[in-house]
Amino acid sequence: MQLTQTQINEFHTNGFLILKNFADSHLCEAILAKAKEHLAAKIAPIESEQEYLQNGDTSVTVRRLRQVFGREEVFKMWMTYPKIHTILRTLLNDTPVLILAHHNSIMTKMPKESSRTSWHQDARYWHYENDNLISVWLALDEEYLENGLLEFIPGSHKMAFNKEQFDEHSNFLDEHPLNKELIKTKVHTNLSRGDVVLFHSKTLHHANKNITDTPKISFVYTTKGLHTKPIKNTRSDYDEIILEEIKR
Ligand SMILES: O=C(O)CCC(=O)C(=O)O
Repeated sequence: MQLTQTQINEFHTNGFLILKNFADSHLCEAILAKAKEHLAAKIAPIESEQEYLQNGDTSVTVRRLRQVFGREEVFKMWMTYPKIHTILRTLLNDTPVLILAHHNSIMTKMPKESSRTSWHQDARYWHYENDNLISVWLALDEEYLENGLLEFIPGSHKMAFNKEQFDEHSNFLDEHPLNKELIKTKVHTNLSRGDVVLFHSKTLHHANKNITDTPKISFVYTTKGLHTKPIKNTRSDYDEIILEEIKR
């Protein structure tokens, strides 16, 4: 599938692009069913709400199922979905490569126990020679503000910020005067099963906690251009898969 020039411009201007009704709904249902099994059994590796919040609470609410690529065939099918290859190649202007070090995850927002994710750029914890990385977010069901939909700040991937605009965890501070003005420009689009959001590694985004009674379960993985190399001996220096090389 090819993007239109308008979609390409939209991605480069805003730092994100929404592809409505992109993934096959049967595949989404199959992914969701498997994700629910892994979540119910809390199959490792996971990221828990408690470790994310660093609040000393020893109970475990799954926030993210990590390293999902090798867990189930349907997860692998989505992460190597041929329909997206040309799109990623166009936006990355390079051969798309799946990185298994980061994201590679099922992201959840559990009712009541979920936390807000503060404004941040994904590149904050990643170690590459440049920022030519794009994350692929898949809605497996309805996503809207009340259950923790992602919101984005258009154009933020191209902006220069001061160190003072972030806290010690590289969260973009809500209350900093410069940030407050910028945060007013945030946008969101409700998502349905099969909708995809592609977003640049430096695009500021956040998501509120889920205040509904139903879990929100989404899939997120990250790709990079072949020429974007990880810095040696960092946690980004890990397994990668050139997407065109996948044979099924
Ligand atoms: O759903 C969330 O809380 C945010 C997830 C996120 O920001 C990410 O995976 O990069």
